[in-house]
Amino acid sequence: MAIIDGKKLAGEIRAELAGQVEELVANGGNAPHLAAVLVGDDPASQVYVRNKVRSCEKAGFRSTLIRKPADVSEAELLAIVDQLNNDASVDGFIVQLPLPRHINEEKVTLAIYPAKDVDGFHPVNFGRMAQGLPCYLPATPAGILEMIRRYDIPTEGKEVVVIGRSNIVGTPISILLSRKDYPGNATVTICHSRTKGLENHTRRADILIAAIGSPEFVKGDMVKEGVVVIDVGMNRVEEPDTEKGYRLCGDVHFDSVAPKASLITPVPGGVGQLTVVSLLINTLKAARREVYRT
Ligand code: BQF
Repeated sequence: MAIIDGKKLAGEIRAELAGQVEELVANGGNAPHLAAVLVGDDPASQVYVRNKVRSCEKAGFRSTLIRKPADVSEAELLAIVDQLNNDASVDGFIVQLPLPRHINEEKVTLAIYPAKDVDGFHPVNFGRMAQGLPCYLPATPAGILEMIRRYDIPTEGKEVVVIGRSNIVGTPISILLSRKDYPGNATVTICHSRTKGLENHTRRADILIAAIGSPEFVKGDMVKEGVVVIDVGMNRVEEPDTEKGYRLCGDVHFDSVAPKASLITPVPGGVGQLTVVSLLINTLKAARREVYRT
C-alpha cells in the first residue's frame, strides 16, 4: 500500500506555476489575479478561502478577497459579481459555496461570465467539459485527474466506481473518466443514495472515488485487494479532547481500507490540496486567455 502525497504534489505544481508566472511577467504580462467572494462566517468556508489566498501567494498570483456579512442581499451579491465580471484587472473569480439560504446559488453562478468562472461551475463550462471542448474544469475533478496523471495510474479499460453524483464532483469526474483520453477510457459506474447493493458495485472497482459527504462511509469489506482509492470527503467530526475540538476525516475508513489498497489518498493532505492548485491552474489559463479568446 502506498499513500498519495497530495501536499507534496501540490507543492511541486505550485512551484511550476510560479515559474510560469515569472515567465508571463518577464514577457510584459501581469501576474494572474484571482478574486474570491466570501459571504458569512462559516468556519470551513473561511479555511478554504484562506487556503486559496495563501496558495496564490506561494505561486506569485495576485488575489483579492471580498468579504460580506451573512445577511448580504442577493441583489448586492449579484452587483459584486457584475463588478468583477467587468473588472479588467481580475482574470477570474469565485463565489465561495455554500451561500446563505436566502441567496439563490444557481442565480449567482449563472451571473458569472463563463470566461471568468475559474471554478468551472457555470453551465457553459460544464457543457463544454461534457463535450470535451476547452473549458475551466471544476477544481476537484481537475485535481483528481492531475493526481492520476502524476502517479501514472492506468485508467484505460478500468472499472471506475464513483460514489456521489453532485454537480461539482461525482457527475463531472464520471464524465471525465469515461472520455476518450488519458486519464479516461474507463468504464464508469455512478452510485448514490438510491443504489441497491452498493458493495456489489464498489467491490468490482479498480479505482474507487468516494464523494459522498459521509464520514468514513467506505469500509474495508467494500473494496477489493489492489484498489486505487480516491477520497474526496472533507468531514468535520467532533473530537472534544483536541485543540480545535474536531478532526477532519474523509468518506473512507482509512484504517480498514488502506491495507487492501495499492494506492490511497489521505484526508487531510490528499485531494483537497490538488483542488486548490487546480483553481490556480484555471486562473493562469484565464490570465493567458487560453480558454476564451476575448
Ligand atoms: C487538505 C470544499 C466541501 C465543500 C466545499 C487542502 C482544502 C481542503 C483540504 C481546501 C473544499 C475542500 C474546498 C486540504 C477547498 C478542498 O490538506 O486536506 C485544501 O481548501 N478545499 C472548497 O473551497 O469548498 C468546499 C469541500
